[in-house]
Amino acid sequence: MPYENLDDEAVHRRTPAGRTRDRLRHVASPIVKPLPPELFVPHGTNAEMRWEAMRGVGYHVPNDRFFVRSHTSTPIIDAATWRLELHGSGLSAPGSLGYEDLLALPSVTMDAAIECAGNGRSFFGAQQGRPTSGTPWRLGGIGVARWRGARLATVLRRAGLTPDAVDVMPRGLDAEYVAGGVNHGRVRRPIPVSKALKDVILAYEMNGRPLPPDHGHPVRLVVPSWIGLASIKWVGDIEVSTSPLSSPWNTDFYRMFGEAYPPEGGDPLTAQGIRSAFELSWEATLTAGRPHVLHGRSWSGNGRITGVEVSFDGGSAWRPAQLRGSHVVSAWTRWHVTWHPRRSGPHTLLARASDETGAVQPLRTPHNEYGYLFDGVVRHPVTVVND
Ligand SMILES: Nc1nc2c(c(=O)[nH]1)N[C@H]1C(S)=C(S)[C@@H](COP(=O)(O)O)O[C@H]1N2
Ligand SMILES: [Mo]
Repeated sequence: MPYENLDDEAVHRRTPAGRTRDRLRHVASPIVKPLPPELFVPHGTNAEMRWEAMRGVGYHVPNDRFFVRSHTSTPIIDAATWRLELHGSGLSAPGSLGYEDLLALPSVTMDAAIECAGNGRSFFGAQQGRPTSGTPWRLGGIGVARWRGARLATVLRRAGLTPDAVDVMPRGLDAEYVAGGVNHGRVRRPIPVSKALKDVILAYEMNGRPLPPDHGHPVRLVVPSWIGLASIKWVGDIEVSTSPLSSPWNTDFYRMFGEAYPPEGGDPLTAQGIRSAFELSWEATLTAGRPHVLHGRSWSGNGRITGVEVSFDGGSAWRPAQLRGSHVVSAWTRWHVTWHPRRSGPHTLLARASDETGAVQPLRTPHNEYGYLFDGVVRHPVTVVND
């Protein structure tokens, strides 16, 4: 069954036009913040960032244009009454803590990307001729923010983390996720204790502001370098267990299915792959006969970006782009390159990154049924016009 398709929006689209309008009038928007069309492409309960919205913007994606990916809709949670329950066989001192308790713990600040595992999904269809189910993101299902919060390790140790604990499962306070007639319960997914202790934070600040409602107010996890789903928003409880935990999000979804993978599916997805994007609108227009400095960003969940090459002729000739600024593994690397188009007409721009593990973006990504982790080089169409 298509999975990310089965949101309310998809249901609305299938109803007769009159009824759709009637029902939509009574349904509040699933997303609280404004979604101006120059910043976002709406996809039902999700909203994709337009890459041109990052042109001339700094390293971080401002909160007003950060993409939103929610299974249902944004809950409004009062920080004053919010509590985080810590429970399970892997804790010797279970209990709960409030917002002020969390703020009183030592804090850490870090730059990290949140990226949906489905980012780039539409290119399985658009470039490889084999569409998949799910939200048809281009490349705007990613954002980098400066997060501040308490280390999850600190909170778990205070709750008496036992030496034999293996899994940690945070759960959101948003509504239960119902798809295809099945109630999967509230959004949750286990992470191994080793990752939980390494670099995960319970974030309460995004770019120097309290977390906005759509991004997990009052508290969310930030799980650096891992698929966005791991970064549970609106966290309300965390189970810690001495035996492996599971949820539909690590058994049925967010695994690779398809002929390139084992029949029971690949392992639950962890790190994000390698990708690149131009800070240009899709089908941007550029003037011929003068140089243009084109900007972009590349990122990889597996290691530092070591190089980016760009092609302006659809992939025959490649030129290195100039990398600049920080190369934070958990975030992205900015780059630019000068292009002097002489011929008017349609052109295809390509950017291909490599990371320190030796990974290079391939020209094709092996197909998987849900369209996760598209890491292929994206063919970005532009039109060059005479002045
Ligand atoms: N509670 C909860 N957490 C969640 C989700 C959700 O629907 N509910 N969506 C996940 C997914 S699939 C992604 S990609 C990220 C998106 O984070 P953002 O909306 O802040 O960009 O949140 C993750 N955390
Ligand atoms: Mo996601």
